[in-house]
Amino acid sequence: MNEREKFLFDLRGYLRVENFLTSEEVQVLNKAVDANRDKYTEDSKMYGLGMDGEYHRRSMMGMLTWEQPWCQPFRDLIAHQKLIPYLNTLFGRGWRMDHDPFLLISRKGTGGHGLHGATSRHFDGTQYYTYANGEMRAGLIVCQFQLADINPGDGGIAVIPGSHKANFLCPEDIMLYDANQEVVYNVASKAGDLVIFMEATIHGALPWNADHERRSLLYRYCPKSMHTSGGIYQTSMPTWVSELTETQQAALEPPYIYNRPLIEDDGASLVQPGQEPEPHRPRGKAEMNSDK
Ligand SMILES: O=C(O)CCC(=O)C(=O)O
Repeated sequence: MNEREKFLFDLRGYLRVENFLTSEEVQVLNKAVDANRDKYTEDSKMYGLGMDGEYHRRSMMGMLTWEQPWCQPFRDLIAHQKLIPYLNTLFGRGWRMDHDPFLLISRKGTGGHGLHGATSRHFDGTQYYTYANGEMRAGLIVCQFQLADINPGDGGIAVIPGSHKANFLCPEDIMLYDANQEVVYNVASKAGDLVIFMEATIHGALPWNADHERRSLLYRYCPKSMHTSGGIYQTSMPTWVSELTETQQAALEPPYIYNRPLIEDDGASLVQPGQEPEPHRPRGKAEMNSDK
């Protein structure tokens, strides 16, 4: 994560990484979705709160266990080599995938998702943002890979930039997208872009207005000690974990702190349990005095 990206993420509570996926990666993911179209489900209600539309949202889950070759491009994203430095920067080494990845599919007229987000009004131990000693630390984050373009005005992912640091209650009419719409930013992006945002940042989705289908693929990650969603990938590894690389397996480790494999920025090497450096090693008197 370079200095510009750190500045923008700290400032705004979200980051768009252009061209994160290659066009080939996008194509393979879309091909897998097309081959499994029958697997989507449609929400039984609107998650609108000001973002209602004509149709309910459609989504797909369970892609990691689709039969080969369709599951593979989704498995390849679990610990994508380009993503690891972002996760190591936002969580420190030792993070995990939380939630089953899911794909949001919207046709024109599909309702959005009401604005929500923890902000900084009180410390929520799962949805937070802190900065200390030159390091950012986030609670639950969402990595939203765009598999189709989001042009200005299309709808889809929207954030209130800077709201992760907000100290006051957001007025209800703003949360309902009835007032001050100018503070809500619809993150226009191209297929292949990645949008990273925190659950601490007020966010949601505007109703989908484009003629083409919305395809946004969401992977959620959290600090190593945490899990939020219940269900799979939480307290034990999935039964098929041996089909994954060592690095991917490390990303699916259940929540715990000590002696876990830690993924290095290059994605290829792991610090094996027992080899991690002691973060708070007590220092001898002579060493402490030499600080003076
Ligand atoms: O992009 C969207 O549709 C909204 C996603 C969302 O609200 C979430 O992941 O918490």
